[in-house]
Amino acid sequence: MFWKKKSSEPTTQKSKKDDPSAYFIKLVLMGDGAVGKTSLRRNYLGVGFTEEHILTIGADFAAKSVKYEFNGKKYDVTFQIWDLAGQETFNSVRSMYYKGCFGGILVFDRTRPSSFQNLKHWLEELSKHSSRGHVPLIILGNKADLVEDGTGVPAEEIEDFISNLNKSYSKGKFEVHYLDTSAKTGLNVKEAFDLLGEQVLHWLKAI
Ligand code: G3D
Ligand code: MG
Repeated sequence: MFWKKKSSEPTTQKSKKDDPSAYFIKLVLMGDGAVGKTSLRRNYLGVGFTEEHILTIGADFAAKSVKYEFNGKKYDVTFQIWDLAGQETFNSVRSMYYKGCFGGILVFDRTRPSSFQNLKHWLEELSKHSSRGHVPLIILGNKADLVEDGTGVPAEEIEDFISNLNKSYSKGKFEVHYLDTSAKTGLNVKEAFDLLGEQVLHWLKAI
């Protein structure tokens, strides 16, 4: 979901209908089970966030407002972050989960190569069901705190994957970034959401 200067939509946040720089952006968390999606979301949101469970579809979402400033202009962005309630294979709720999203957070576990290999599957899911085709995304190699020198998914493989994505997937409309993260230490968690939000605003030609 995304809107600007519109008041009729339901929102979990205070009304921003009169603010020309207010954006409401739905993001989806994706990746294999146990890579750390829910932990990243919790780390990002901290305590006191709004969390709504949609038990019937096995997903929930939470909202957070972020302020950006580009070229002297202020932007008030509310992220609505969707997460799966422990069911990574969820055929019946796919379209609802992805529908209307403006960005994807694709997470793998740096210590588990199979979760990296499966990213292409999650990418296909996102493009197929987002209803907007190729939407901005960020790739996160989580559990970086557990990576010791020379172990886990090799950095060169990750670099190749990201470089191919920037050629074949985003096609210059936005940039796909990669970050090592840790939901445990907080490494790059805020940075990840900031970067993705910036790419979404670029993509929407808002900045
Ligand atoms: P998911 O939502 O993708 O399924 P979770 O993953 O957020 O539920 O995390 C799965 C397990 O990995 C949890 O452990 C969680 O604490 C751990 N975890 C998540 N992120 C990190 C991280 O960055 N570093 C480390 N060391 N662990 C992490 P438990 O034991 O609770 O199942
Ligand atoms: Mg989870």
